[in-house]
Amino acid sequence: MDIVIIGLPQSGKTNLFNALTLGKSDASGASGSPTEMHIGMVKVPDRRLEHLGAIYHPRKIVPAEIRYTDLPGPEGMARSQGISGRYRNILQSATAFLVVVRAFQNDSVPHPAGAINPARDLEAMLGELTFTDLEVLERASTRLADQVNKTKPAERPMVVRQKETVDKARAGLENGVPVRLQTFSDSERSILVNYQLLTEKNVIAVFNTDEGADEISIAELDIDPALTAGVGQVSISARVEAELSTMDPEEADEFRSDFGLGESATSQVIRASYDTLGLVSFLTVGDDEVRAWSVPGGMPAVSAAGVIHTDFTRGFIRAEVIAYDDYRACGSMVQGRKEGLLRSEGKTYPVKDGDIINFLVNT
Ligand SMILES: Nc1nc2c(ncn2[C@@H]2O[C@H](COP(=O)(O)OP(=O)(O)O)[C@@H](O)[C@H]2O)c(=O)[nH]1
Ligand SMILES: [Mg+2]
Repeated sequence: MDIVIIGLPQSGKTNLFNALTLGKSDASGASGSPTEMHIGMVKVPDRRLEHLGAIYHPRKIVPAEIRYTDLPGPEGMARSQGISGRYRNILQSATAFLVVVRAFQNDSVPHPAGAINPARDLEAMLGELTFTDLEVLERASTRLADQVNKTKPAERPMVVRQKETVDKARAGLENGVPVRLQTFSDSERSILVNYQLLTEKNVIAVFNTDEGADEISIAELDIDPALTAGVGQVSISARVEAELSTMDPEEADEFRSDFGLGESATSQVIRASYDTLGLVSFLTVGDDEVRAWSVPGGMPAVSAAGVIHTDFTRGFIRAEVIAYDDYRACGSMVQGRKEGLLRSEGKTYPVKDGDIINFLVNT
């Protein structure tokens, strides 16, 4: 999973990146330098892996991972600096965006627009994504209109269909509806995939608040609900979290309980990301490795097998599945089988969070 952090300059993107990655990754150049791009891999915390590791003593324990990218600050994303330029391909390859929204007061960090206004800033950033998609689609529409006349008659209907789809998405965007929330047929979706649209991607708003300040709720902000439907949200103090992330975990935990701070930014942001994207983790166990795999919830077992190895899709025979909690309760696979908790499932079985799966495959 590849998550790109965006937001207005000085909203706290680099602070958030540091909070998420410091001490948890080999973040390259997490120096806070505004001119560098920062990339860091973060292991998704999962207690279940620790418990399973203690049972299986595998050679390695492999958690799911998230890759975070922090774009260079000043050029971040202001329209005047051309999101369409240098960074567009990074944005296009993202799985989702974290939009950092400034809610903290800090007189030494002037807001580019004057007053602090989270609703305005979130709307501006979402508008930025819409604007970029509109540019892409307008260009595509012009090109396709041109192509209709030049193309062979046999291929004309296909080009016409492409143009209609592009124009439909444009119309939706002009009404303020992100592409991910518009209704398309499968064939229309497969046309739009080629344009790698930014409003197709999920968004998690990270409100960067003063420590101890109330959480911000999107529902209470004055923003067109069409624009923010399905947008995930967390409120954290990026600066405090960045500082905590440099401490030993025990020291940080103590600090958290002393000051009544909740879960770490990493946990909160990861949970919001999984919820917003509808992701779950299934687990595989063995002497070699105990591992977590993140997939969309309800993914058919045959596709989940393909996430482990593409050949597993073709060779899929069946999946032996037991829920993690059931496994813990009955203590062993043998007992699980006796109690009927370890089931044999077919290709279409919808994978759930915490399923321990053994795929039987023909290779
Ligand atoms: N008071 C306060 N200042 C913050 C907070 N987060 C960021 N800042 C300050 O805002 C400035 C910009 O932060 P930075 O993470 O570099 O923003 P970026 O430009 O979005 O990457 C820095 O001087 C930070 O110390 C916060 O939660 N509280
Ligand atoms: Mg920065």
